[in-house]
Amino acid sequence: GKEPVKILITGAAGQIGYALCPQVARGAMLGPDQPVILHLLDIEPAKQSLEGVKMELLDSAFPLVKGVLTTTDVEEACKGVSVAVMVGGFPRKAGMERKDVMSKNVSIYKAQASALEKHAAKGVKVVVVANPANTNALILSENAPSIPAENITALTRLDHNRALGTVADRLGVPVTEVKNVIIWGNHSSTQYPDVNHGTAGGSPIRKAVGDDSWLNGEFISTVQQRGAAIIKARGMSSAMSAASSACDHIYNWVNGTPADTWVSMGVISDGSYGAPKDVVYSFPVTCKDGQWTIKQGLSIDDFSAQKLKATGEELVDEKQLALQCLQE
Ligand code: NAX
Repeated sequence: GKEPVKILITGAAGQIGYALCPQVARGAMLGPDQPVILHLLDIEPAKQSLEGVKMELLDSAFPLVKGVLTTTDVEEACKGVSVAVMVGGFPRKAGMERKDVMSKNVSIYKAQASALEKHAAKGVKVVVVANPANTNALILSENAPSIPAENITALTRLDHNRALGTVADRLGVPVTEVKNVIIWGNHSSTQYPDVNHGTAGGSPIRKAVGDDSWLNGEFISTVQQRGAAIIKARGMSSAMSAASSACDHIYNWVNGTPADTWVSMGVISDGSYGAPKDVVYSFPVTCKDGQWTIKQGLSIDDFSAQKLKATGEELVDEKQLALQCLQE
């Protein structure tokens, strides 16, 4: 059989961690024939809870799981990992300034960057889930210069999947009929879910839906505000779908995207489509042989161009705030 792959999950005792562990253990991230060793990191106050997660992983007797390491030591957690799913972070609490949250996350991601750089396997693939996901990924990248910037990404696949699901639900078709939506920009409420190049049952989404005012209005705000809607409904944030999308993100990155299909990933920007350079921006990407490539040549109408610009500006603004926090 295959050699086991070590996967780091930070914030593993949290909600998403709890939903993610069994999905990874079942092969949703690296495939049903790939054994895994889970490296679960959390912080001291969550230590006991992390042990509980480990107990349940053992009790589940997952055939693919060849080992579970739990630790509060980031250096130990990063040893030999080929995939790193960064879910741990400092959440925004009521009354906190944006800058305070940024400053906490900047120091976490700076430290974790150094540990990954020192201890991860060569070619490690990193996805940052914790918010502000794009900017945390950028900080990680800036503080881990020996890891290629291409290997450090942010999760916008959840937003992508939400867009697919919203269109499928509207049309009453299985989600597998819908493809090639795009999430542009930041994983925040300025993200732009774009259906202009997508298809449903083989025809353009705009034609299949036949309601541009819904697509340009309620559809966009539904996807942008979905996280808040789930918190309102469940009293907790979206953990199941976040975990599932993180698996999809890594699965496609490692195993490739199907023919004529792209997905959305937050990746280091080269300025494609007029996006600001050197921020982690969500683009349509295709993947092959473990590498992503930004899908080029899609037409951008004026409505879209303005939205791409606004979300890019927010990322530049976040970057400036983060760099300011780094210096302090
Ligand atoms: P939880 O608060 O349940 O879990 C976070 C865990 O991280 C906790 O166990 C905490 O102890 C741990 N942690 C904190 N600092 C750490 C550090 N320095 N090292 C290691 N672990 C640390 O939050 P959860 O609902 O699991 O959400 C996790 C993150 O995902 C949040 O930042 C959230 O905003 C973000 N999300 C991002 C999404 C995306 O699509 N990119 C969607 C879902 C989610 O909202």
